[in-house]
Amino acid sequence: MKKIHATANPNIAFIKYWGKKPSSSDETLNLALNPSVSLTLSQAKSDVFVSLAKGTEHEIFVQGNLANSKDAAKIFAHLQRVSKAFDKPLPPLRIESSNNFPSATGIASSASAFAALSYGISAFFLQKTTFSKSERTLLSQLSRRGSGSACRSVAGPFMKWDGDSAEAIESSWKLFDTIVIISKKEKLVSSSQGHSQVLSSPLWPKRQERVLGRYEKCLGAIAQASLTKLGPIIEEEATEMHEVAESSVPPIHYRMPETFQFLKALQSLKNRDFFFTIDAGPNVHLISERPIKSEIEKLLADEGLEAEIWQDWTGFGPVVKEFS
Ligand code: 2P0
Repeated sequence: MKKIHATANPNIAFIKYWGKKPSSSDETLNLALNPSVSLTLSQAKSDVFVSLAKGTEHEIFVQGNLANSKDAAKIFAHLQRVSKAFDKPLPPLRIESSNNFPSATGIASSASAFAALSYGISAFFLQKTTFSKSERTLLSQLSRRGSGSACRSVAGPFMKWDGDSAEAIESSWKLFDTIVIISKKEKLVSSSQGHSQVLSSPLWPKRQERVLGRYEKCLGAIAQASLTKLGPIIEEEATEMHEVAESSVPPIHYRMPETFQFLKALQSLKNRDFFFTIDAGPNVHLISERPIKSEIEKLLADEGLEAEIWQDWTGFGPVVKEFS
């Protein structure tokens, strides 16, 4: 059996998956309560290596170490899911998964990890590196079962997710995502918990009324490759997502004082031609059509804020290679 190396990239949502359908039959369906849109990245990535284990047990490694019981259980459940979907027996496998960027800080590490895992395991079972359109739809659905947003990490450059799988939006528009990493600490409230808790916010019904219109406008702005149209939509969407979280019962605070300090500094810039979005974490993604890293470094220094910057840009989805 050939060994497989699969990579996938995180995606940053312009319209957020925020709230999932309560599902009594299966908790891992991860069906979203609203459609979402994202940009696939290219520099941040998850690598997954799949090969036969030497012994009779699965060998699961995360970031070079034996996986803890929580990660091992999630990966094992995914192995079973993919083996069932392709109707293939599940031999003991060696899985090595790692990210080249900080996990659980609002750079969608579970999205790229589960997309890479779905591609890696499927390629191993089928012993091939490319997939048909229907197989790619199945890979999006399987990735979604591992982590909802992972269904949007299966292609690029933009993805729309409405229903049980996500599909690519073709475009030649290149965007930069300059990520201001205010904190690398793992968030206290997981996105999964966020998805169920935000339904308690008094702002929730209003969001449901507004988000569909914003989704359509976002698709229109991407079709026109218009950042002046897209920018205000993504800022409004990110702000609403956090306001809903912060007003849920009990409240969830992903934004930190430094996040607000940075947003305030942005507010003082005249004729700003880049726009922010924020995921379930304190870090700020700046979307632009040109490189802005040096001016953001200067802005941070002027504010006395310490933050690393992760420079990313448009990507096109998973890559699978096989080796002997
Ligand atoms: C998104 N997020 O659209 C939104 C915005 C975070 C904020 O999807 O429970 O890790 O695994 O389905 O996919 C993060 O949630 O949650 C997420 P599960 P997931 O990107």
